[in-house]
Amino acid sequence: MHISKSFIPILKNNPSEAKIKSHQLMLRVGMIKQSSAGIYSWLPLGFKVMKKIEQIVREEQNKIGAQEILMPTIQSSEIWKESGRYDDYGEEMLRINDRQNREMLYGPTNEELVTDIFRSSIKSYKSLPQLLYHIQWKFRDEVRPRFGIMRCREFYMKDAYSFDVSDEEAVFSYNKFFLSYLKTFKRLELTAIPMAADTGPIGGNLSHEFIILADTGESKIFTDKRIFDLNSDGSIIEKNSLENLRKKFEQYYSVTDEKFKKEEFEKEVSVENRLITKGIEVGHIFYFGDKYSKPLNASVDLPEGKKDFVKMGSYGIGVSRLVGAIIEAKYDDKEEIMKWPFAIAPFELAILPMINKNDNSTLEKANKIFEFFNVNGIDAIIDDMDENLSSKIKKFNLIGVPFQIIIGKKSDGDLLEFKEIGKDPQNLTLDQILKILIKQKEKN
Ligand code: P5A
Repeated sequence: MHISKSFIPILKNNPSEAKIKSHQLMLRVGMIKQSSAGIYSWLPLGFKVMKKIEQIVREEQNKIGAQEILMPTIQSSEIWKESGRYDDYGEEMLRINDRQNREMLYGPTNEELVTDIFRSSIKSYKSLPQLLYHIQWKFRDEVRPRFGIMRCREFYMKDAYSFDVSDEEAVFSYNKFFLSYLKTFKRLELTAIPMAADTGPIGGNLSHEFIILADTGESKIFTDKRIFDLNSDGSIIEKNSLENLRKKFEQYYSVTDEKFKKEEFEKEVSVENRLITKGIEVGHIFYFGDKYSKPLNASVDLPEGKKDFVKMGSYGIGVSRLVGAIIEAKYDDKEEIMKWPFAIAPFELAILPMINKNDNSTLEKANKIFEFFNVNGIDAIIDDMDENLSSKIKKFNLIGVPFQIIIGKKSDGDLLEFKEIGKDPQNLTLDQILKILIKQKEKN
């Protein structure tokens, strides 16, 4: 990709309407464009990052045996009336009438729809567990959409649903998602802490929010600092080890605002381990038994001949919110450098030639280098604009391309000036650079 032909509308300065760094950066480097309040178009740079995040989320869902489906964004009000949530959901639900005056809605979540799909096909305990997920747009008419795509009205969510024969099996499914979430956020190089949480309009009494620390987050959290030292390496998908994994995290007091009780916090956490701070909710998981299966009559035959309602849970990740959350966690606003994890960076390599109007040898060299990386599967971009090198470097620091090759005046011979973002340059050959990049790719 040549930047002169790309659709990357970069602004000179931070837009004044944006209050937090992720919103500022996303507008500044042209990742998104607002189309109306809380509704955004995703431009090439932002879309690419979101799609890469989506793919990591997908891979980790598949690893625990979840099967991908795609449900529509528009749903019929009937199933919501069956569950009793049509009225309860209130003004956050966008209601639409079609030409036959049927009541439709833009889905804010899919518990009802997926239960309807399940009940039409699965009749026996022998087909359980079923773990189904999709990655689809949602709409919630939030009272106060703000911070760009962090709290918006139309957003992209991975939502999964589990169906089991008993409470015990359902908790096993819950724990599979618990593990899968820890692994997903780790691959995105985020420290996301599972915290006991309120269940709100989704329901149930077992729930965890996955929260990353950020001053600009909207969730207030109360936690024992030691939870940050835990990790989930080596956990296998087996009942006991998953239960132990969850217990390992649950041994430390860690709750959101709604669950906070001062006396409990002070009793369970010593003064030096107390942390009261703010965070961004990037995922939320729920166990709610037969809250939907009972009213929607989703039951299966049991081994002993009886029937029972399936036990369900649901599991959400804010895929579009993650783009902003990762910026909040990784953007250095003093140095104006965005450090995307390599696996989700908008490009893997930036080739930055010094352009000389009377001599196009540096551009030719840059094009050859670009071709070399292109055939070797590296996603590179050339800055072929007539600008000085330092502004090109600044621009790519902002965009957050993790590696740069700088082709200046003195650049001849086999050695190239190669730089990892935010670090000092080195002189390396093409093959040495390719090795470094391939190693990065293999890490993921
Ligand atoms: C779980 C999956 C649910 O909706 N039903 C299906 C359950 N949970 S949730 O917590 O309400 O949402 C899941 C995640 O979606 C993100 N999210 C948002 N992102 C951007 N803007 C919003 N307005 C918004 N609302 C929710 C969050 O990451 C949340 O954890």
